[in-house]
Amino acid sequence: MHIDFDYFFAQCEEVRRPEIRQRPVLVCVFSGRTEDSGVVSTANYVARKYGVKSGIPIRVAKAKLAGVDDALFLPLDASYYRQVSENAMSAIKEHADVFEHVGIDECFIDVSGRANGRFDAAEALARTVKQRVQERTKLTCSVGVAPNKMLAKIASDYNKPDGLTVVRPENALQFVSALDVDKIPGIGPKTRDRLAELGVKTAGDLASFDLFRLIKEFGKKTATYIHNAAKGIDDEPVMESAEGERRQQIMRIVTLKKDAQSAEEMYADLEEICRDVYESATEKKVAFGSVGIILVLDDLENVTRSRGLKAHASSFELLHSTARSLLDEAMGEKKRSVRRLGVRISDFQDSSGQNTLFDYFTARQGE
Ligand code: DGT
Ligand code: CA
Ligand code: CA
Repeated sequence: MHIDFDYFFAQCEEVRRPEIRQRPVLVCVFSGRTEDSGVVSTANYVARKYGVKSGIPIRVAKAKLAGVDDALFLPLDASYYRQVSENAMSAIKEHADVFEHVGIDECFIDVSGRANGRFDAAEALARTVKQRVQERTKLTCSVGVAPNKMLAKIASDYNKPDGLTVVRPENALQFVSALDVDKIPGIGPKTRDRLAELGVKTAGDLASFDLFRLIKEFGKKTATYIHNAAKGIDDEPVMESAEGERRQQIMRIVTLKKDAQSAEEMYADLEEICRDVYESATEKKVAFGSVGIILVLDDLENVTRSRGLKAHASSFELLHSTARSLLDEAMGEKKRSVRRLGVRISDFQDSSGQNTLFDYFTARQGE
């Protein structure tokens, strides 16, 4: 089963203020540069009717909603969404043989055992899961039930919001064949466009396309994966995520006063951000095993670099020098114009040597 919460951040806002349900609700990442600068993180389905979606600039969303005076633009409240997510996930876990946390609003569960390998039992279980999530958090979610993770993920997206789609093994090939190739997880706009040039539009087209030509085009790994996926084949197991394996990190990201074209221009900001991250790590008494940087470019593309340390560390100097060398490296490669700069540390250990659970960054991209 793949479970994905509907319009998650915006629905969380509706949960705590049910009176806004009928209004267009947009959760925004305000960058603070000007009143309207920043991007829409997500929007409820009322707002989506006007063409609003994740990742578009707030300015553009405001233009789309120009005649609509009850639209609500709310700032993102990550810690509240995380709380809602944890409640919902704990309800889901009770019905799983294996639980794999994927992100703040989605997970996979393996229910083969408790459903005795039967799809009618799995479907009933999916209804129970939806109901429990609703009872515990008031959230609706969309669920896909299928013989493998890839199909389950496609299925959960098939009928949204509040959907339930079951793909039985005997229908898998038929189900997947009709889909456009970009419904296959891992096929983004670039691959989709290249495939279109080769005359491949649907997964059915892709499944019957020559594998060797695909390998020439995309390399062996990608080609094999997409060719199998197009036939509904995927063998990835659902992997239990231990508390400690969750993507924990401390991250700070700031909007630069002025777009930067070189690493040097960002050194002062970088040091300040590192101080901030370091303080947070000290407060939480953790040593970190990995340092990363995030650059959000002026076209909103994200560039990330990270490096694992030889041993867990808790020194500011090591954090700062590693971040700086990553920044030099990232800026040295290509001409880039950077709008936002961030630093993150992860792979934590506390003084007793155990992983601890806290803050992880939720907004994924775009801001
Ligand atoms: P859905 O699942 O289509 O009903 O709608 P969402 O909003 O749940 O979409 P999903 O599952 O892709 O993303 C989960 C959350 O991640 C979403 O509520 C907000 C955040 N998010 C998604 N895309 C973006 C983005 O482009 N930028 C930012 N800042 N946040 C995003
Ligand atoms: Ca979602
Ligand atoms: Ca999601």
